[in-house]
Amino acid sequence: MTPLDGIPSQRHPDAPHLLTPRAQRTLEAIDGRTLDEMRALRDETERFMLRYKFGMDEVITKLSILREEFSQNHDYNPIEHISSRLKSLDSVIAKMQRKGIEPTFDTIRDTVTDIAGVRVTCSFVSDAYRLAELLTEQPDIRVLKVKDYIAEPKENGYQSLHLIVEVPVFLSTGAHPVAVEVQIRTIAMDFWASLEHKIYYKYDRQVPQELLDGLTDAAHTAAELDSRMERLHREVHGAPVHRRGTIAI
Ligand code: 0O2
Repeated sequence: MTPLDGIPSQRHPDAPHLLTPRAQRTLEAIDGRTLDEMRALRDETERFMLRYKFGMDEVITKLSILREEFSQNHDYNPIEHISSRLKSLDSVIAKMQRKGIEPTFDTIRDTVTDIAGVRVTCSFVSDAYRLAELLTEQPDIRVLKVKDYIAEPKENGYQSLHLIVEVPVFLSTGAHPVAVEVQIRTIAMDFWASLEHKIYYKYDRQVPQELLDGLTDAAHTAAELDSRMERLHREVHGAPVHRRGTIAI
């Protein structure tokens, strides 16, 4: 008698086997208690990840409200596009391994602050800072970390404003603070970052030096385009009111 006995098989007799014979034997060898523990772990993992999804939803709602309000009350909209993603559990565990930390729910919560990620693209650099201020000034948002790769681009040319914010998620068990990474950048920065990401993926991180140099050069061109577009925008709309690099933690 195996733990799977008594569980009706979902597989049609003619359907192809999804498990290898070895995997099937391993599954059949698992005792009932281990199976219960595996189910409990699965449920806890789902609950853990769900909080990050809710945190992400909260931040998206805040940004969407700002976007709609700007469209209604101002003569232009600082947000071009909002996207989001939840890091896969595999990527979370891989990140913990890279950091050399044993992955438990507590250590993951303390170490991996980009499980929930929201990316916002803006037309202008001033919009990116303005939006960061409007978001981080909200009383229920706590800023955990700011990485300003716009003021100080990475060596490869990567530019973006990264905020790690903590937002409360209200569940039946009370309020739970959840960390969300918000990346804010211009369309030009986003174009560059997605191309660079694709190139890294295509070359499995072993990108030829010539291409790396080309990418760094393209990042400078993108930054120059951003400055020129901002100057033209200012001529039409006047100087924006923003305080670069002043987001309080
Ligand atoms: P994905 O798939 O986008 O999530 P830390 O979290 O502080 O321990 P980390 O993760 O290096 O250290 O933080 P950092 O520097 O803030 O970068 C996090 C994310 O920024 C990355 O997430 C990328 O999305 C983006 N990023 C950072 N540097 C680059 C870069 O050089 N090129 C591109 N295209 N994106 C970059 P992930 O987890 O790498 O990937």
